Formats: sequence, C-alpha cells, structure tokens
Amino acid sequence: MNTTHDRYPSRTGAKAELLPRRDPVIYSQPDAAVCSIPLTPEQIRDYEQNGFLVLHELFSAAEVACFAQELDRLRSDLVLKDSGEVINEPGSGEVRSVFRIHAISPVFELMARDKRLADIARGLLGDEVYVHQSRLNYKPGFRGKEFYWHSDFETWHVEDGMPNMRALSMSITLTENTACNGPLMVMPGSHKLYAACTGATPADHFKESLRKQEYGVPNDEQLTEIAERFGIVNATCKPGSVIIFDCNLMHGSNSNITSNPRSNAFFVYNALSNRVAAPFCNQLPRPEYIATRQSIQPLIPRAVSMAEYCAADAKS
Ligand code: 6CS
Ligand code: FE
Repeated sequence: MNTTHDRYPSRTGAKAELLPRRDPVIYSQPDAAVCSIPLTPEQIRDYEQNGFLVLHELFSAAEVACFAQELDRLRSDLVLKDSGEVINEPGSGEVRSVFRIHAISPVFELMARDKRLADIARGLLGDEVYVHQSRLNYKPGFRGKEFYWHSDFETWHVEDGMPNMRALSMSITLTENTACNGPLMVMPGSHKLYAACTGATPADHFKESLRKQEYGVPNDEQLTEIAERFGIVNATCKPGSVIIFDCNLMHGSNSNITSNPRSNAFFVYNALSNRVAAPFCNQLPRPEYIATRQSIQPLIPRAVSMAEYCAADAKS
C-alpha cells in the first residue's frame, strides 16, 4: 500500500465525486530540444482541449499487412495461450487481448519505439518515456464484447501506483474502425475531470477487470454528468491510423456484432519521472505483463522503415 499523499484518491471508501485534474495535459516547454513535439500547433491544441487526437493512416498499407500477419500469428500461438498472458472473451472464450507485445514480438517491439510514435509521446509528456503496458485487442466479429466506460489512469493509479497524470495511450488500428464494429468511444474534454469511484479493489481484480471491469468505473450519475457536459464521439478511422489519448480520458467501446473484427495494437507510454510506486489500494501490484514495474527502460526512438517491419515479420 502506498502511504505517500494520494493526489487522486479513488476506491477509498469515500463517496463518488468528480474532482478537477491536478496535472497539465502537455508537459513540454515550447523550446525544449529533447521534447519538441512532431505535431502541428492545431493538433497540439486539439489534444490539449479534447484529450485525444487521430492521426489518419500514419502507417502504409504494406506496413499494416505485416502487422496483421503478426497479429494472426500471436493469436494462434499455443505457447502464448498457455503463458497466462492472454485474456479470453467472457462467454465465447475467443482471444480478447494479448499482453506485453513490445517484449514478445519483433514487429511490435519496433512499433513501440517507431519515431513516428515515440517522439510524439516524449514531446507531449516532456520526458523520456517507457512502455507501462502493451497489448493487442482483437474484438472479434460477432462475439467481441464491450469495454465499459473508464479512465485508464484511475486503474493505473489505484492498482499500479502510477503517481500522476503524465501518461498517454496510442491505439494503432489494424482493421477499419467503423461506427458499427465497436470503435473507441470517447468523451472529449473529460480528461480534465477525475471520476473518483466507490467500492474497494478486490484481490486479483485484474482477472475479472480485463474481461469485464466492474470496480473503478464511474457510477451512472457521474457518467450522465460527464456525457452531458462533453458529449460522446466515435473515433472512426481506416487501418494504419493512430488514436492518441490522454491517460485520464473517459472512454469505452461497444460490443461487436458485425462480421468485421476491430483489432488494434495498444501502447501505454509513461513519463520516466512518473514511474510506478506501490499501489494506492490494499492489494499486491498487478503482474509485470500487465503493468511494467521491474523492467522499466527508457525508449530509444528509431526511424523504422517498411522494409524493416516486413523483415521482422518474416523472422517471427
Ligand atoms: O487494466 C488496465 O490496465 C486497463 N484495462 C481496463 C479494462 N480498464 C482499465 C485500463 O484501461
Ligand atoms: Fe482503457
């Protein structure tokens, strides 16, 4: 249990509340050489105001083809299935998420530090960054289940001991995300409020929450208020696009009853200065494959070519 001052208390037994964000969204100083942000001023302003930004078709069709092949390989890897690092869908038992992809896959290891992504993360967070969590989300056709509304930061703070809001996620779309196949839904601007939740964290909560989250989700009154204030937007985009979103943005996604899977690779970049400490709940830290704690390594951004992605894919 973390006994330092808790700036973002949640699941502490106190009542559900909407609290103000106490951290900046963009950390770079405008002229800091290490952290210049490879985005336009309009994109940076949008990200600050809305808490998310879509970079449409950043990756080429050839790159997406390599990623898709690696996605299929990991899904059917039997050794991986037995490793306990794969989460199945509630009900159908199909693969829902594969974790730690930056460590187990040559293709996704390259992707995590691809300059096109890592330089943006370093720039927005104004620091060296490391991967706090990475995963493939499959959202299979017909039977892919929803992710209920949540702020990622709430979980990372309470269960992983992430001190401050100085992290962001990038979701790289590997299939088209349409309005119908369970795309990411966000409440733009909601990252500036913190929804403190009721309840207490059960032991081994991750075993349930990664399939269906029930603790650390806002109550109906909180969600109604946030939705009325900010509205809801579907982050639809073509394959090879990147959805960048702040760690505290309220988001979720519906189930997928279409025949088209909605698959994406997902990296959480955390500022090195914001590395995790002891959890802010009375439970053991989550396993390393869900939340990096032991192997914290600053990422070295690298310009990756399409040919390198294809070569890494052929090797794996
Ligand atoms: O547990 C996590 O790290 C992430 N997964 C879920 C379902 N909710 C919180 C956070 O986004
Ligand atoms: Fe999330």
